[in-house]
Amino acid sequence: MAREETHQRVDRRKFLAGAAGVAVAGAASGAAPSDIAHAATPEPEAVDAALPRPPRSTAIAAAEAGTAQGGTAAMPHAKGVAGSDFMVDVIKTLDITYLPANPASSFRGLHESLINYGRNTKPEFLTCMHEESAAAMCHGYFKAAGKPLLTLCHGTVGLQHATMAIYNAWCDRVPLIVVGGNDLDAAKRPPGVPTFHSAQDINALVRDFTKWDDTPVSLQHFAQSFVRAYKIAMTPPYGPVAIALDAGLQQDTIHENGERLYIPRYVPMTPPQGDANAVREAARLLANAQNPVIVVDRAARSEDGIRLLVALAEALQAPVVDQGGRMNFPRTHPLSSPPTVIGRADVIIGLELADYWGTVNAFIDNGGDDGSGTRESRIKGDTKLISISAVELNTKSNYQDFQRFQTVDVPMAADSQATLPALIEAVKAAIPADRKAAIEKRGEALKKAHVEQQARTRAAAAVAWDASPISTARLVMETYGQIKDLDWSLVSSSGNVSSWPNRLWPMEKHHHWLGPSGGAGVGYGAPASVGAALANRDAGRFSVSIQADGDLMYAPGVLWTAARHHIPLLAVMHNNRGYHQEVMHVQRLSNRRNRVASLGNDMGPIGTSIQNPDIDYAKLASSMGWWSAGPIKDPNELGPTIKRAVEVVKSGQPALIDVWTQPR
Ligand SMILES: Cc1ncc(C[n+]2csc(CCOP(=O)(O)OP(=O)(O)O)c2C)c(N)n1
Ligand SMILES: [Mg+2]
Repeated sequence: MAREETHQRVDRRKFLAGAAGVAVAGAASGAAPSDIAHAATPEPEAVDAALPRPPRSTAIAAAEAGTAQGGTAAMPHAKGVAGSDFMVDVIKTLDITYLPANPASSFRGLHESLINYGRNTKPEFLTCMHEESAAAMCHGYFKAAGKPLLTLCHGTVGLQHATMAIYNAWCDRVPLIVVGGNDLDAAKRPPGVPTFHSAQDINALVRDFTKWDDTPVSLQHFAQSFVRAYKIAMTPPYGPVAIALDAGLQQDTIHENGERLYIPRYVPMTPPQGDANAVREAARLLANAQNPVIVVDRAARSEDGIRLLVALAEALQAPVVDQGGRMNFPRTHPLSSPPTVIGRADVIIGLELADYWGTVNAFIDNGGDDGSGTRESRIKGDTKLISISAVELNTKSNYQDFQRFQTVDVPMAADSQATLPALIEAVKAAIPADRKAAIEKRGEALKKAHVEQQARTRAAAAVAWDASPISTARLVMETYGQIKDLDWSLVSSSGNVSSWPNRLWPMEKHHHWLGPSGGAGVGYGAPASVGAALANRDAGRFSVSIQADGDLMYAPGVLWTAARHHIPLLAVMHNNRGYHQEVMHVQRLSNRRNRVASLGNDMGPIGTSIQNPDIDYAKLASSMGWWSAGPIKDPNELGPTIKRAVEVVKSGQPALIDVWTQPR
């Protein structure tokens, strides 16, 4: 037995002296391929007899250290200035702090320049384990910092991985700068893998959901394209942009062709404002309405947007329904109202609504005799509708993010935040003197309704307070209890915890709530929260996420990125042990078809549960450098555990608590 084991073990010396060793020696000596094949399978005895061998031949050492296409020939040193050094000069003019990316040869020229010439600052490379994670980190970062990041993708395969995250950013109107490496010149590109990874037009993959893309063919072209891409991405409505970067252009040295290279200066664009006549008409309708309602989704792009919305709401003493695409309106404000107020409205103004149709119509999924769904209007027949949305300026054909068509009486293709100052002035001027008392009275009634609504919400949250698995309301409120005295930022809430944070946490500042993914592509929560936590780290804020189980498992490698780059984040898990949204869909359809949903015995609902084996998320996180605890099933353990985790996060480390929760 012992003898057999000795024979089976392949030690390094024998291995090198065997097939690989002969092949490398053959290649180095210029032997014909047929000779190598013939000599490549020596008998074990022959290998033994040949021992001891010289330690490592030069050829073996070169083969071990060589690059995929490097062979063993000496590599001549490049002369002149690398094209990608100039690209770094261009990138550095734009205040891009980080570059989350997964590495690849198609942008090795730029990668090398960024770290050796650019000294890995502005931007700093953050090692990511999936292109989707890198793009979603950029997405989350922007929403907390208000500045875009750059990511590099290996064209084609890396960009294919990144697509869903880019689509989420498109739907969420968030700027990302995506640079895809591509070996464009077929006469020069290395054969084999780099050719598999090349395409005529890698940007075609993302053209339907980026604002703009380009394929620069010279360095001066790159300078123009990059600054233009940044400018387009950062002009509301914000959105992702893509640049395909030829590997040759990165690696060649600078040829100036008689023209000196220059970098165009970036000057931020002023966002489009609503037409003056349309603003006046909107103000007239609002000022004279009995029950005007303000509905907001991505209206506030910054803290200033919140201030302006408060001013508009107070001028009108009108209720504000915040659909939560961003933190638009303080939840603590007496005019903050539930969506039910929409039914009473005679005038509605929608500001940057992703779905105006869905705001004023109710859709009953699987309703009607044929099951195709039914519609019910939420508003009265004569309700006047006003819209301000910059997204009207940016519609594409293929993806249906523009939602169902809604007729609007006063539609403005303009940025809401930029239009609000003029609208507020126009509203103040349009309020008739004899309406002022009625408007004040309306405000008093809304204030009372707000207090009553808060009490009802708290009572609903107390239901099943002591349940195990833990109720989502308790999960959310135990978390809040431990962070309430910090400058907190809820960086994402994946899965569905019945919107308890938005209903119960006193959200007032823009960074208190960053909104969901935009495109509802699951797998956004974990990487976007790491990206946002990075921005919050630099701003001195405390980041917390409610992390769903399904969402985390799409690409959990982002946990490593957070630990590697010292990004403090408290992730409290909503681990309902399943893709519960889909559990409900299958259940609903079974009901419609008058069948009992197959529960799958110990496997749980088939195709939708994540149990047996139960994933140990605490181990998963700690294996990648996180402090972790759980699974917590006893609600009384939750508070003390979160308290410990908060201290860890305050010390600069990420921490994850796995909590077994109710489905919703
Ligand atoms: C990329 C992607 N794949 C599948 C879906 C369909 N889907 C919608 S919600 C959901 C469940 C997500 O599970 P989890 O994050 O655990 O949230 P839960 O519903 O359990 O609260 C899935 C699979 C999707 N939206 N996006
Ligand atoms: Mg789940």
